[in-house]
Amino acid sequence: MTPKRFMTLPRHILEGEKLHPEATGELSAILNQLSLAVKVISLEVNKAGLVDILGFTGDSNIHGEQVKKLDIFAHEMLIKAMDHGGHFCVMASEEEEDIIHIPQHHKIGKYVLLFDPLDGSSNIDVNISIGTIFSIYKRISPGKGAGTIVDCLQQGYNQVAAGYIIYGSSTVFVYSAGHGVYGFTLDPAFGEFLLSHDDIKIPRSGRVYSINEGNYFSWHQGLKNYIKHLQSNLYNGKPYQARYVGSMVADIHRTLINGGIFMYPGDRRNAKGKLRLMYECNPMSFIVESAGGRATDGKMRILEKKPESLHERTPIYIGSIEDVLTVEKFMREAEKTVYDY
Ligand code: AFP
Repeated sequence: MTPKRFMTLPRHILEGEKLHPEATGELSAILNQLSLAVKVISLEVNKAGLVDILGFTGDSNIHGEQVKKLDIFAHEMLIKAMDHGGHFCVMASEEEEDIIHIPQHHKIGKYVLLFDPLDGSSNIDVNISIGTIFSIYKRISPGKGAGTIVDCLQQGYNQVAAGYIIYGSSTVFVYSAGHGVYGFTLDPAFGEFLLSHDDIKIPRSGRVYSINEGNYFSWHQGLKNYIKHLQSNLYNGKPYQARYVGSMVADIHRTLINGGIFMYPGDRRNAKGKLRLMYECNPMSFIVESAGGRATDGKMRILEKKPESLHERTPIYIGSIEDVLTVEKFMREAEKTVYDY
């Protein structure tokens, strides 16, 4: 079957740049290099089901070779692919405690790359969709030398591009450079990402909510009221449907395409929730907002949050604008009422 417009990712990026006379072609080069790295990761992810043959468990395989865990593999693959092109002054990964410096023998560039090499990796062994998430900024530290933590700790609205790659029934590369959101599906036959989701717009409201209800008893009362509202809010005789994969990339991808809301709240045990501001929440919020959605921590836009540390966490409510506004309303109202927990 001939794809819609046979538009490959590199061509799409190039055509996107033509719309910006000030563009230098560097962002194209970065996104193309990234797409190469994730093609390799996609191949390894698809093999993950063969672990006990290939021994991709972190244990040594049948050849006695030391093999790496898949997310460590993905982490190292991304660094190897992205550290020598002369585009970045510094990088940071969810897998690494500190910032990642560009090796001295490589040229220092003006961009900053943050990434979660393999999100949802605890789902690998059970063959559930996982993904890679990336976020790109321009450096803010003066000079042309090595970048610093300051370049990494920028507010999300400073991103020049962001996206994710979902390794699911097919591998899909979704990105935004701030002018629309586009999805490309990898055609394994000839290894090219082809445009499959043109100018994605998230529906203003959806019929699906996504949250780990196992944490229900430590939730904020307003959130409990909101979930009760969804479960009793019948539409064509049906309440909102609950869907939760436990891989943010998979839950956000479904929410982006079908609408609805994904939530990872703060609660009485973890006031800041679980998800990382820099590697997960900022890039996903950039994507969802570019598609017409909304992303907050229950009160303020995720993209306006001032980061204090590389691995800080934040509560997140993200998805269709009407659904996110509604949960915020329920939480505000609950704050006015004194509940005895
Ligand atoms: P892992 O990478 O450890 O599997 O965590 C996945 C994740 O960061 C995100 O993808 C999920 O939305 C969230 O954590 C799932 O967390 P819970 O298991 O607490 O629901």
